Amino acid sequence: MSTYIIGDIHGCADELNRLLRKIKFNRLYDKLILAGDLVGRGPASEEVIAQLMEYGDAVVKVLGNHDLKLLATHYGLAAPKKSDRTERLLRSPRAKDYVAWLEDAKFAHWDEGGAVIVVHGGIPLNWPVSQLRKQVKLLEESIAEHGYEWLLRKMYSVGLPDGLSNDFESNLIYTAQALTRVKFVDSNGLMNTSFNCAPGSQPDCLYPWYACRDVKRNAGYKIVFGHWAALGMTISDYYICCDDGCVWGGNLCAVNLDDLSITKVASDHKADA
Ligand SMILES: [Mn+2]
Repeated sequence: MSTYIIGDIHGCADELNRLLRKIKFNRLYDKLILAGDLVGRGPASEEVIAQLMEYGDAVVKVLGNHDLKLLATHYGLAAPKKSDRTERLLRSPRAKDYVAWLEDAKFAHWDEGGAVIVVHGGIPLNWPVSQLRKQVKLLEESIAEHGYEWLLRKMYSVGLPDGLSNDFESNLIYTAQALTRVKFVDSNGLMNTSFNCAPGSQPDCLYPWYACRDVKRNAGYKIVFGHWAALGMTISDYYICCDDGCVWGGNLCAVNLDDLSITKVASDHKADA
């Protein structure tokens, strides 16, 4: 009876299978928390979703930017890139089932037993956990009422807001973008999406979001995120990055929340882009 967190699978179905065998995952007793970017870039996004769907309630998924891109493409709101490699999934006779399954996901997941909060990108710099809860609740309630297509239409037509404002819809967009995409922030805590490099290679005016966040705001939780293959699998006192760049030729990792032990399998391919 263990809970595992797995980072960016990115359509790497074979590696996912090997990893689940290696940890002896049992859908009756164990739980998987997926830190987002289940699909995109890798060769077998359809197979990843089809397999995970079979695990029912044993799987909790958090949305990543590539998962949102898939949904936006499905709704005709974003043009698919060849490097997404999601065309087969979207044309599948089961596409609507895959989309419905992916939409039953979260922007942030609290695992109280493991004292972790799982997001895909990160948490806006100044938000205490209480504010994170509030913003995620507003976002998820709005999606429940209006649907993902409604949210994605706004996300793909409005630029990235600087931060929270008095505008309710702008705040929903900011929350969704920040949680799924943040890497670097500037000295004012504003998200900068222009740089996608490893921490340490960014311009001097930017900082990894987790490096300058006041850990008191984490309220005792470790923040677990993926999204940053160039950072790689990292465990620190307050943060865990669980993206070890499988789709780029790195590893797919599972973090066991019982003892924070890490199980890795090596990638057997690289993405084309
Ligand atoms: Mn990502």
